[in-house]
Amino acid sequence: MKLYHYVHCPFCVRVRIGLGLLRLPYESKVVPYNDEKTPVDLTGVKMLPIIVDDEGKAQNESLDILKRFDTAGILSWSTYETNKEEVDALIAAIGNPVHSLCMPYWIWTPEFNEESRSYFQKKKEVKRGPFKNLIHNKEKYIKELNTLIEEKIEPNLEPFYKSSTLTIVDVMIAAHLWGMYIFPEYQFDPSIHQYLQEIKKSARFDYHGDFWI
Ligand SMILES: N[C@@H](CCC(=O)N[C@@H](CS)C(=O)NCC(=O)O)C(=O)O
Repeated sequence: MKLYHYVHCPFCVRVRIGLGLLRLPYESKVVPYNDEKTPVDLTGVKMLPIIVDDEGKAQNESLDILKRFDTAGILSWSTYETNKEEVDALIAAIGNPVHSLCMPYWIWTPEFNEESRSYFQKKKEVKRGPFKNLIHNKEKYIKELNTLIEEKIEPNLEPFYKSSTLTIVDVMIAAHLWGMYIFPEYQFDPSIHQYLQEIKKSARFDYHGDFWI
């Protein structure tokens, strides 16, 4: 199997963590952000992650990919199904501050070169405004994120989200929070750091492993 992904993308990280938990090996294909042809040729839209199975069939949508390969129900989907509305709202809410804080830094990792950096920045600034303003407003976004962690995540950890065992919801939360490890001087509350590290260990996840092969 081949996984086409962007290293920084939380939906791609979701699939990488999920496949790690399922112990399903794959060939990692990091796609340059300005490469429109590769994803469009595979699925008709410029959106990653995309998995291409051994028969050559391409599929996108992170949750559909994981559901398809989790034939044994290892990711305990019932926790997600029971809390779907609240979890979807939480993930969308986390996405706002995390993307605003991390996008200006993601573009300086080895995933990007001059062309893909400029493509990404131009595209994202249409929605979020100039990257330098995002950083000028960092305290506001950090407060927004920390409030979500304190009010919506921490009280629900049992020690996993509304569950005594790791589920797909933890994969979704971890994938969305992971980008913050790149934000200068940001520190997760120790209990959240421990939660994320537990997920990382279980999934044998290596966020930036692709950079150093
Ligand atoms: N619902 C999709 C969302 C995937 C998604 O939004 N991917 C973004 C990267 S984070 C993308 O490919 N964007 C392409 C672009 O904006 O050019 C999933 O869960 O896989």
